[in-house]
Amino acid sequence: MTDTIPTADFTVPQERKIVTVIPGPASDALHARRLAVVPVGVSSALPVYIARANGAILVDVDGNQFIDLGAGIGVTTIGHTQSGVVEAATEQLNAVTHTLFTITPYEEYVRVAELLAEHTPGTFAKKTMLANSGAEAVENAVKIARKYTRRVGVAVLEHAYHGRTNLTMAMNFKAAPYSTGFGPFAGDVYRAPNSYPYHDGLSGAEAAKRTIDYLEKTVGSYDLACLVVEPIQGEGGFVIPAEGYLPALQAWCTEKGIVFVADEIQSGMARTGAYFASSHFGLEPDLVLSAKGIAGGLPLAAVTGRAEIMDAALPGGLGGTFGGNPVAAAAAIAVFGEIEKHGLLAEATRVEQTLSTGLLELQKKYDIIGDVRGIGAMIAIELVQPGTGQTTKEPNSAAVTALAAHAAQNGVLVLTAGTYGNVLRFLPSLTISDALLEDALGVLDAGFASLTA
Ligand code: PLZ
Repeated sequence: MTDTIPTADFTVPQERKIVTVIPGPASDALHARRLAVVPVGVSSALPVYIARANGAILVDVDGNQFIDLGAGIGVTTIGHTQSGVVEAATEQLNAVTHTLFTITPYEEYVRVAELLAEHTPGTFAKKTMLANSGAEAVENAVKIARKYTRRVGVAVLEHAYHGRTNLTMAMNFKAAPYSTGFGPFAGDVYRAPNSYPYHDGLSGAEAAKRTIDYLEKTVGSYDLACLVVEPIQGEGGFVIPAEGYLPALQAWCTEKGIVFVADEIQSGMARTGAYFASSHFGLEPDLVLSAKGIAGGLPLAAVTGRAEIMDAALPGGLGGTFGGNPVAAAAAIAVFGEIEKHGLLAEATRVEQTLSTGLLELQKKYDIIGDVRGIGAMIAIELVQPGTGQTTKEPNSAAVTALAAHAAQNGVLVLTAGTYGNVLRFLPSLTISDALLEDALGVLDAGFASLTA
């Protein structure tokens, strides 16, 4: 039996409340200061400045309260300022804040590696290295795969997103704004067609054949060190591949000696109702990448994989000053504990039911909702041009922009996604109540109504 998280545990009332125009005057004043000292390249989707956050609620400096359906892009998966995480991190801060694991190690790093070995798919021997960010995990996975295979080629898929460092910019599908003007880019990255059932109508087997043929022709499997896939594409718009697609890719990788890497930076750490989304597709990746939700809001990332692959790098070949910082590692241990203690995998499924039921209802009313898709607390809607819903499927990014603005004005924070900016994605915390989800769905309903009026 698991206990549930009583609402009384929340330190901020779990409700939306708008008391000023959005953004309010205090946010506007901070924004003016920011524009003078922070470059425009670092932009903010919604420039309301946050003073407090708890559970599923963000409180801004003007006292407005927003229902957070983004969780900092899937980071505060178990809720903002979750008490277990805050306590563990605080205690660790006082015990040891930093030593650098590659100088003098500490237990917390080892414990995170043990937990990841236990919870990532596959029962084989696994090892983990820790880093600071998702992009750094991707970079390290590629380093390790190259050292292990003694090959250089890196295969990625259309609509992929892997980060903002030099190598990962080359691995992203979308240029603007991620890589525009930032070249030269890393070489030996090969982008293959993916499976996007809503658009390509292909079966998993057909899409896999297309991907594999493409890579065999344009690179050749013997030159590929790794294939990096997001089991559910995140920034690409929560694209869920057709059944059998990913297992076919993994089988091809295994046959050809290509390291199969699952970038679970957005889809992992309980978000989809499994610790890792790979499990939904029957995958046992050679390497699994974690970040975002792993440490409840503190910066931590991980590469976990088959021991023999992970051990390919020479001693000293992997590291970094802050990688696996003790405070972030202690927070991650707490995240694993809280997921178990509160049965949060099941909560992800509850969130899926409430959200997808509500969104499918909206789809019946508004034909610009072309597709509703997702698993667990990772659900998206793809918006298309009016009247073309089931036929041309032309992207409607204007509607996404208008809806996100309407939601924000009414105290609901939603995120956008998709190569064409025409996807609204929902990544709420697993502890968000059905009442808050339904309240937020009501706000969206009104937004759609005003848009299509
Ligand atoms: N791989 C699948 O989703 C990060 C980007 C936010 P970092 N996605 C959010 C932004 O605009 O910078 C992401 C991801 C997947 C890798 C990354 C990169 O993770 O922690 O942002 O480096």
